[in-house]
Amino acid sequence: MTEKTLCIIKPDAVENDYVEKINEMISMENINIINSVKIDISKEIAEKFYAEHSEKPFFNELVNFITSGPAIVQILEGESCISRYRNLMGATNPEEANIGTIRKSFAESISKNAVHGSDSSESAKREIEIMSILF
Ligand code: FUP
Repeated sequence: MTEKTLCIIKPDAVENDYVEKINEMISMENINIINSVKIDISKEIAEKFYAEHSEKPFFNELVNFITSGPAIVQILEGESCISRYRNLMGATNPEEANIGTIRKSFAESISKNAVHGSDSSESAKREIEIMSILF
């Protein structure tokens, strides 16, 4: 089934100039980048976006990090691309990520972990709705 998912290239990866390399890895998987914008995500959008983590001890760090500099917000489209892009991202903690994944290649740590990807079709729908005002 053709699906859409939300991808964010986070401030650490933008700062380190990994955007083209990450997008090459996405394209190699036959996943199309159908919208892409470079933007400073506002605190308001970040808090809404990460609402499911609002009770977690790392919530403030998460919001501060995603708003710390420009990020690339993208919508991806392709066959089963929600799970396929998640596999390409690798584990949340780069130390646990498989070789060949984006996080193994480019993430600095569990919090500065280079990319975001929706984890289900419900999340994808919600996240695309929140971010669609940016395109
Ligand atoms: P993921 O779906 O792989 O991005 O991971 P989660 O939804 O579990 O976590 C969302 C974000 O919270 C991660 F990208 C990084 C951050 N995080 C931390 O900073 N510390 C943690 O212990 C767990 C997650």
